[in-house]
Order: sequence, then C-alpha cells, then structure tokens
Amino acid sequence: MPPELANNKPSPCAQKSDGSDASKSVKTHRGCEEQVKKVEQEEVARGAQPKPSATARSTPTSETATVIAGSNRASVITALPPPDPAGRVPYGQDASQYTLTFADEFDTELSTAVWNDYIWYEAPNPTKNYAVEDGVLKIWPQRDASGNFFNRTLDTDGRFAQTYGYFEIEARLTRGKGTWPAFWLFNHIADRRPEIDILEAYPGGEGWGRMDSSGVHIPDTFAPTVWPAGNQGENHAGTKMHQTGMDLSAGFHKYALKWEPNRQTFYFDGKEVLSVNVSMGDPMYLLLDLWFGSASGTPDDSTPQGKNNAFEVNYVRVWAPNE
Ligand SMILES: [Ca+2]
Repeated sequence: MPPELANNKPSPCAQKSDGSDASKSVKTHRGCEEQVKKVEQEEVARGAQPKPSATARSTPTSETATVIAGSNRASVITALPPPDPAGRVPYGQDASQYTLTFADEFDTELSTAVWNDYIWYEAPNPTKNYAVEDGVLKIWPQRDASGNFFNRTLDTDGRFAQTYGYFEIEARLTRGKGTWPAFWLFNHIADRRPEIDILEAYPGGEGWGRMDSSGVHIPDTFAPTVWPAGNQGENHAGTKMHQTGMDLSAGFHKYALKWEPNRQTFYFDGKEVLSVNVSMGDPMYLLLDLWFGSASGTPDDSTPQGKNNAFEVNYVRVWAPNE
C-alpha cells in the first residue's frame, strides 16, 4: 500500500519503502513530509519566530505544564534539581537513575508557552479540534471549513528538547478509518531530520485493528519506529507492529521510550516491545498529533468525528538520565 500524503504528492522518502513487509510498506516517514513543501512555506509557518536551534531556548512554565528549571540542556547534567515532589517515576524503571525534566499532566488548560499547535512547515488551521478537559488532552477528528480532515500537531518545537532519557505518555487512541494518532520525537537541524516514533497507530489499516459491528475500525496494534537519518532517504533502523490484543481506544495505556546513547528500547505498559541498537545524539522535541491517511486509509463518513473519539493523553513526562 503506497503511503498517502495529505497533499497527495508523492513523498521521496515513501518511495524508499519496498513493501517487503507489512510495517515497512505502510510507513509514511513523517520527517519526509516537508520534503515536498516549498521553503517559503516554512517561513510562513512560524512567522517571525526564530527557527529552533539544537537546544531549547527558554524555560517556560505554566500551571499545567512544567519544564523543570535548569533542564533545558542536551544530555549533560551539571546540577540536579530536587526530587519531584509529586513522586512521579518512569513506569517500570529504576527511578534512582532518572530526574524528571518535563511534565504535563493536562490538569487545566493547554499551555501555549509549552505547546505549538501546528508543525513548523505547515500553516495553522483555525478549526479547533483539541482541548484540555477532565485532566486529559483531547485531539479529535474533525473536518475543517473546506470539508477536509486535517492533521493536528501539538509539539514543543523551540520550547523543550532533550537528548536521551525516558519519555512516557499515558493515552488512549482514536478509532475509525483514516485516523493516525502518534507520540514521537523529532528535530530539524540544518538538513537533518532525526525522528523516533514511540507510538503510531493506524486503526483503519489491515493488521492494525478490526472492524466492530457498526463498521468502525478499532485499534489493537501500534508501532514504534527509529529513523536515525531522518529525511536523508535511508531506511528505518528498527520497527515493530506490536499487537496488544486489546482495544486501544477503550482504555489508557503507557507508551514509552528509553533512549540511551547506543540503544533505544520501547515499552507498552512497562513491558519491552522493541529494542534497537542505534546511536542518535541530537536533542529532539516532543510531538503529540492526530494525522490522517497513510496506512490507516482515507477518513470518510464512517470515521467518528468529535470529542467522543479523541486521542486522549493523560500526561506526558520526560526524565533525563542521572550521570
Ligand atoms: Ca492528567
């Protein structure tokens, strides 16, 4: 199945997929999307804001999201902040090896000091299809003024980035053909586009779920994928379609990455699902999004719209390794 891009243009990276296995053939390499964009679109997207640099430039805080003071650095810790008073620890890991550096529990409203609501190479979409309520971030499928399902991205580009550590969310996924919820890490540094997909699900894709009695696609599978070279055209370093046997839209589960200098290990509810020996040393920022298409198919009237079919995120937490 050829990947389908939102703009229906062929992706140079997608053409690298050889289709020899299910997981590879369905991937639309997210970091490749901007290859087909014009440079001027990049400049429009962020307006007067400076381009993100290799390290985050500020230490924003808010009532709901916290970037721990002094933590906006790559991988070297010179002074450890005090223990997290809330006692949050990386699930299933040795907590003594980590220090919390970023946490959003989504307790009140979305912090615009921490999150951008569109990705750097696209223009904003005024249709509001996200909210923070009931202690969770919700991003739901909705058509915009032109009638199209559009990709919604919330990211910390220019606000928070980190190299190495433990990255965890607790989330439940959307159902429905065409929906494509994800949690991933990315950066754009000169011509490099390093990317680590911690969670991607394609509820409408064959092998990614099942159809319920009303014809709605239910997700039971997700995949982590490692893209060391970003959009320089190389293949991924590792991926796995992990079949959970559960309806991932019915309840919250933990999706996590332990990122070490020479290895990345991915977890589902604390259990390892994939380990890849790979070296990636760039700082990367966080993305939570609900996109459409690719292996999940084209969303249509069978795709449940609205807040009741949201990609719901209970929290995002990041720890740095103690060294
Ligand atoms: Ca929460």
